[in-house]
Amino acid sequence: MQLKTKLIPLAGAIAFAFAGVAAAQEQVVKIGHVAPISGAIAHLGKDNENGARMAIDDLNAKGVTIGGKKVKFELLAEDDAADPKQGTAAAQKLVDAKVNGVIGHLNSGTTIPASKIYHDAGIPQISPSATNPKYTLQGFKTAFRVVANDGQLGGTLGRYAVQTSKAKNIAVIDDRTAYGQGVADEFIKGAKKSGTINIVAQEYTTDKATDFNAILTKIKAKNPDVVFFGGMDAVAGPMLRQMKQLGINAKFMGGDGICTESLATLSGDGMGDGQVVCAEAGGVEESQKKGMDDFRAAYKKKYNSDVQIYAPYVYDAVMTMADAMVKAGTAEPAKYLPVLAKIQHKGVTGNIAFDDKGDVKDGTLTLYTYKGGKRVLMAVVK
Ligand code: ABU
Repeated sequence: MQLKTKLIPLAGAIAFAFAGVAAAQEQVVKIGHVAPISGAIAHLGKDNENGARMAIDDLNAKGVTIGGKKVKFELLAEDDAADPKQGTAAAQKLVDAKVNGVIGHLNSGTTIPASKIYHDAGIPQISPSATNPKYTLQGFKTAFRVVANDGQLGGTLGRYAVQTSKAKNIAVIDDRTAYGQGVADEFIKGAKKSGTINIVAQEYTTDKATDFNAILTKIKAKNPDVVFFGGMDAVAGPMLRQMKQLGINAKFMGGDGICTESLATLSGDGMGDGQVVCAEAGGVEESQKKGMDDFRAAYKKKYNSDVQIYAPYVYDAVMTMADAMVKAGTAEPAKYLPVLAKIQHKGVTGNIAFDDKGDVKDGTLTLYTYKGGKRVLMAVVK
């Protein structure tokens, strides 16, 4: 009896010691994620963060070994409120926490200034949604993105407005952010290249504005065929509602920032069937559609909500980074970075490989419209 009572604590101590060794052997890989979780586009930031968390959970459920050691992935999620200053503060916090890599940010206006901080610290960064070309034109070897850029988005939408919608008179509004301004400029270039058009009005707003009566009244007087908006869905929704109130029946076009599941709800009853045409900065052709559909179903099951727009790209960005670490046999940033630059990753959003600048190769776009308050796919284009 005496022997047994002494053995039990001893067995416990041995088990504890083994657990300690196992824990010491299990390496923790920290993945930073930054998006606006507060403010007008918090619903998009949450969508991004959900995509990242889903990837981390899947990696940990599967069990990943890097360089012969079992690893556990940890997500360090930060809120930048879509504000450039908060974006750089979040970036510095992640660098100080010694993350192995960063997925983000969501907005071009935060991604671009933050990219210098990650570059200077040698930390690889993949943005799943920032589309301003400047992000990958700075010569930072740490900067990657898994979506097409505003040159592709604006150019394709400009061509669509002129060649398919047969627009002659076009009004352009942008929110003066790095994204809104950039995509509007590219749209104008694309439209002008595609035919003879008149830019009948060019107006500006902000990413926080809710009242557009003054600019829409000026635009109404010019009777445009198309109104293009460079900005996000939180502004586009009320703008559409006010266009309807003023009796502006023009087609409404925009880039990926407006092309969300929430746009119809945000516009109230302001959106006519087929009136809106927008483009997601990615997409899959028929042969890869099942993977994307399965992802959307799994996302809905996990979070009880539909994908807004970027979650699958965030998921792929995390998986691509993890794939590079596994192939390099290390999560050390300086060592897996060159492997990431040459990666060939088969993701749910398509095959991911980067060009010399860090942009995704063969970027695809998906054109959508809205009918009955639902986003409806029109075409997948290169
Ligand atoms: N690409 C649309 C939203 C994110 C951005 O600011 O680029």
